[in-house]
Amino acid sequence: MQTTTFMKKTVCAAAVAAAMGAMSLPVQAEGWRGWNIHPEGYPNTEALEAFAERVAERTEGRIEPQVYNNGVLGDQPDAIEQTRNGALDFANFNMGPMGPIVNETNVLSLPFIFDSIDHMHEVMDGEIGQQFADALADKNLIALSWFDSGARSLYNTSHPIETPEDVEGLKIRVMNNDLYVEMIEALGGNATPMAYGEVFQSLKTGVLDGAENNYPSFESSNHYEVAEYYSLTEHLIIPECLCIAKASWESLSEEDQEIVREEAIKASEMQRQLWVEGSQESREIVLDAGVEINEIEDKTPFQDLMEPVYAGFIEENPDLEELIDAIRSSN
Ligand code: GTR
Repeated sequence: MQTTTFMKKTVCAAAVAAAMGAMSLPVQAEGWRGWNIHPEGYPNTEALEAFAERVAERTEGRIEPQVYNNGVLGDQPDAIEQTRNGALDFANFNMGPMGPIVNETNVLSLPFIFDSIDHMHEVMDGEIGQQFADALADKNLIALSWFDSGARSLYNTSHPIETPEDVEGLKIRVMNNDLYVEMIEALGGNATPMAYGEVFQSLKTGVLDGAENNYPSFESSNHYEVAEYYSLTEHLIIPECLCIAKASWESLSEEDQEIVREEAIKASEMQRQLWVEGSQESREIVLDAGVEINEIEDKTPFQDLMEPVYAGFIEENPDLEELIDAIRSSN
């Protein structure tokens, strides 16, 4: 057993023995550390916390997962690395920042690849979703279920976006993935990859003009307080995983693996339900605060500008073209 792994464990033999009132052998609880970027009350947070509680209960304390909210364990690219090497045990990751590490997942970051959120769920819950899970497993991440992350839209501090011309010259924050830089540049904007936690201040001080995200994140990050134009471009529908570090997964008995898998699936069902309600609530909060939301009647001009992004990606990844076609034709 490695020292680092050993140090992570919480030996609570005495407490367990006392609780059981028996002279049983010491039980070693796995003190699992879970990364979560979102605050308390966010749909993903609630689902992760329910997952942690249920796993602890059903394994009778053999695994004691603890969720660390607000990204306090590091930014997302860092947390992905930490989970890959087993320093963290579980996490809810967006597939956007996963692209630089697990190339196949970049397919999910191609703008407008899914026609709707239902289409995304259908794909991810089926055979194709399993292909992504296999690719993640090759990089030491066991994806047990998929969370909803809605549709991401552009928002900014200066005007509604109705056509790609309205994006011209805007400094837009993107998640850490070159594909998003290409996406914003194709629309005529200037893309700035930046950690989520730094965006609010950058919008406030004018380092950025805008960013893009779903309703719950736009609201819970308080970006809506400084960026009052939210335009429904809905250019990205990216799933998220509930992922377990391979080392942590492999340390479990088959019985405990089954419990963790079942609870991860239940957590995703809960998250998806909370997501629908949470998105609606967040929409109302930002509207009440004075945010101007505009629909985009015709998204074709935005979609057409993505053609070179697709062409460049396929040229670099000819082996992924079939997967792209399979997703696009699956609706
Ligand atoms: C959120 C997502 C986070 C993070 C964030 C971001 O919608 O749930 O995992 O990726 O967006 O923009 O960085």
